[in-house]
Amino acid sequence: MSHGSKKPSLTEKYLPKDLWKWLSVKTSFGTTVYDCVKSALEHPDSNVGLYAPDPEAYDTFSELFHPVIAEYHKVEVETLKSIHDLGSADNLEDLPQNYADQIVSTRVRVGRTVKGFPMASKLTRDTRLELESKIKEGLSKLDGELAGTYKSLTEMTKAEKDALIEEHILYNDADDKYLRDAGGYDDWPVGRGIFMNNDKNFIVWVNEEDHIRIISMQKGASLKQVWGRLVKAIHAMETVMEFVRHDKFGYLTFCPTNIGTGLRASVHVKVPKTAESGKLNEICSSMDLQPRGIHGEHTESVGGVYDISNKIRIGRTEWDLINTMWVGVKKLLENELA
Ligand code: ADP
Ligand code: CIR
Repeated sequence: MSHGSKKPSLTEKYLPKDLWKWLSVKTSFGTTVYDCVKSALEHPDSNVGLYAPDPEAYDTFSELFHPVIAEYHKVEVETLKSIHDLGSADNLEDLPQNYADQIVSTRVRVGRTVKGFPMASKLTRDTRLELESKIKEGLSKLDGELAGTYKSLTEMTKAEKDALIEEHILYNDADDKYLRDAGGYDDWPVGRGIFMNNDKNFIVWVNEEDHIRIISMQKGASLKQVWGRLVKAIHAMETVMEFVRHDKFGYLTFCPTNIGTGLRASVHVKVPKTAESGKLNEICSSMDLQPRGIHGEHTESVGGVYDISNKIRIGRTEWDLINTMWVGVKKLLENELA
């Protein structure tokens, strides 16, 4: 397999060389080890390359999933226990005005898998539609500031979709090659959609990479408001549907990089000087942050604005990760404004 100068993916690194034992192994959803690794096989440039076509894959193929998780998340799987604490948004500090001025927008999302269904690549056209209608029904019960409307991608015009993508509200249209070759886009766009409240600051993605992504976002730097709304939304959603949770790995998702809290808290922040000086990656890596471009993962920065978020999602509480991101962003801005 050719990687150029790149290191092999974690999947290739940890795939047990003795595959004999797995040749006849399937989970109850019919997942084989090949289903878990096919994205890595297609894309030798993957960092991780592994996907869980159903919740059982994490344990059925533990000799592969566990070391990949241990290395990516820097955790000891043996002793790992899922921990949760959403904390209290009221205790989040607002940034000084000159720091806040550098922040274009703030967003926090969590990923969830609905109990009883496999993840994206093992859903069929029918089970995906069944899952979509189950989620849609649950969402219709939300009230107050969370009340909103659901729309399937198949009911939207291209112009409508493009406008929502431009506003960073809707996901990109099936353009992640790693996810595609993991089987995540089968039957696209059937069964996919988006729920939005009236203020467009509470959004739920349905059947994109994960069954559910719960999102709170708004312009500006008020993490206090954004996190406060998301906590409310998480509690409300948990009363209308049940999510898969693992004793060690917390909330399970299609990609093992998202397990645990499933939480990504990000700001779109202007840090042109820091980026130019080459210190962006250094600061991000020392503060457990991940820089992305402003149109999502695997995209580029525009005008020195980066998407900066927590890289770790597991082994720590939600409250801890929210604060990790906030402390890291302050450090970046301290450097930017020095
Ligand atoms: P995810 O957060 O689900 O891992 P992506 O990195 O693909 O996925 O980002 C999804 C979308 O959310 C993209 O359109 C991205 O630009 C937008 N986004 C992420 N963070 C922010 C933010 N802080 N402000 C505005 N939009 C954001
Ligand atoms: C990869 O392994 O590179 C892709 N499957 C994406 C993994 C998730 N993202 C990431 O590590 N930044």
